[in-house]
Amino acid sequence: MEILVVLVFLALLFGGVYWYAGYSTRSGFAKDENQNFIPDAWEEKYSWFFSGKGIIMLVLGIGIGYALARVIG
Ligand SMILES: [Ca+2]
Repeated sequence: MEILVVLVFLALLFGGVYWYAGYSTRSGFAKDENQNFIPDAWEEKYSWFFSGKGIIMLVLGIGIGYALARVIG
């Protein structure tokens, strides 16, 4: 059960960060000179977090699926 809560929390947290990156750059209050919808201030340190978005969310999704199946079953 705990792992499910942790995974759901992480998915929401990461989803929120991805959403915020897009929102803040689109609305113009985060600097985004290369226009890839990632705030330039984050890009140096956390580029892996954004380039790995698909994989990260996929792994979280699979993890949640397995954890959910164990809780239900
Ligand atoms: Ca950028």
